[in-house]
Amino acid sequence: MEEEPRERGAQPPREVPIARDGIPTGDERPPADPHAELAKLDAELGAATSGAGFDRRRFLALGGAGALFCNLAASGNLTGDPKTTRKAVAAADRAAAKVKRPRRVALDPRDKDRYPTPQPQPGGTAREYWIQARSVMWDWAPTGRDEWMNAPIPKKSKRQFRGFVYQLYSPGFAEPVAPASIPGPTLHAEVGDTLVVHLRNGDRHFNQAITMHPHGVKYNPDYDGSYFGPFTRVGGFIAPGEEFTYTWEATPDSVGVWPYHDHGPNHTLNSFRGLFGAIVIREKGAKAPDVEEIVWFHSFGPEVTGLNRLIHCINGRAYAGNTPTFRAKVGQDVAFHVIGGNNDFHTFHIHGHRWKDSGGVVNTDTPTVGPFETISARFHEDNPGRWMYHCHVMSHQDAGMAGWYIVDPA
Ligand SMILES: [Cu+2]
Repeated sequence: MEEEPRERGAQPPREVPIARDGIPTGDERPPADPHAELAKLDAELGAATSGAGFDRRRFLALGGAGALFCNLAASGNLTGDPKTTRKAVAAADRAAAKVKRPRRVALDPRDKDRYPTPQPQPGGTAREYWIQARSVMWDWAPTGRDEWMNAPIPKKSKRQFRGFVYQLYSPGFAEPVAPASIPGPTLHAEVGDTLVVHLRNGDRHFNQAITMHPHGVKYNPDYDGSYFGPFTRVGGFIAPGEEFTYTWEATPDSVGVWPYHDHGPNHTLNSFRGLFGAIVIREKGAKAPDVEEIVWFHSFGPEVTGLNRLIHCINGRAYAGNTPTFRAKVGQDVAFHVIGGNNDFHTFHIHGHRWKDSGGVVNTDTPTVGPFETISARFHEDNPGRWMYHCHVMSHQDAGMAGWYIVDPA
């Protein structure tokens, strides 16, 4: 029987062979047929929504899987005894690795809706990115020193842990175009464009489904990139060895800087491990600032490092000389976009500088930024020298959330 054409709709994730280290192998296993998979899903969806409206037995069975997550969802708050923490996190990871792609059920007519894949507006373009999620051994302070206090920090064996990153690849996942980084690549678009993100789950270590969930842009439920238990749609569960293409729209009200992050079944832990990045949307033809920096204020807790204390980080690193050293020149238009990436509220301070707040009204040099919120500090550079930028929550600053900003004369 012929399937209905659906070339403009969201395709289910496609299976691709990957090696243990996350690099694709030359293995020629046939990919799963996305049409057959979707047809199967739709048939099941139909069965689940017949009669009384939904299949209660199946819904309850699916709900049982959710019980695994009581400990998992709470794992982000663990800060106590490292031994207990490590055990609980290992249990959460094991539970997450067991989660199978949910069979969709429909409790509400909206659960059965289908959506076309959005296209760019006239004059806009589709901006494509190939991004592979993979786990890597990550060192949060590679220099081994805090340049600010001129002091050594723990040795390498205590700084390394298994992080999780979004890494940028060339078209078709041919090769990495940049080393693994935290945060992941910054995605750029202008109003009227679409962002087309090909995401591959290239990780076999954690062996868990992941996703990419954007803020700020417009998307339909297929491209939300969120695990919703039995209501999970195609973009909400990208299993190890699968690829999925998200399409998001840059609308006039998308202008700004936004986070994206994992929103899969183990999103709290995996976001803490490094699965996050930024999206920059500008008006059509708008000029970028001369210097534009993305600054993530986040932390690596005992749940991911195995240490008995929190490490407070900027862009995956802690302590000046490890955190980014930013640079600008007098006369330049400078923008720092600061995003909160953990459970804390942070304050962003730059020595020797002040600017209008994000509303453009109040002068500030220490604005507050909350979890997954963005604040922008944009100013005309007028003050040469070596400066510090840091979170002004003292305990964060002293646990690594500080860095250098060097301004050269014009
Ligand atoms: Cu802070």
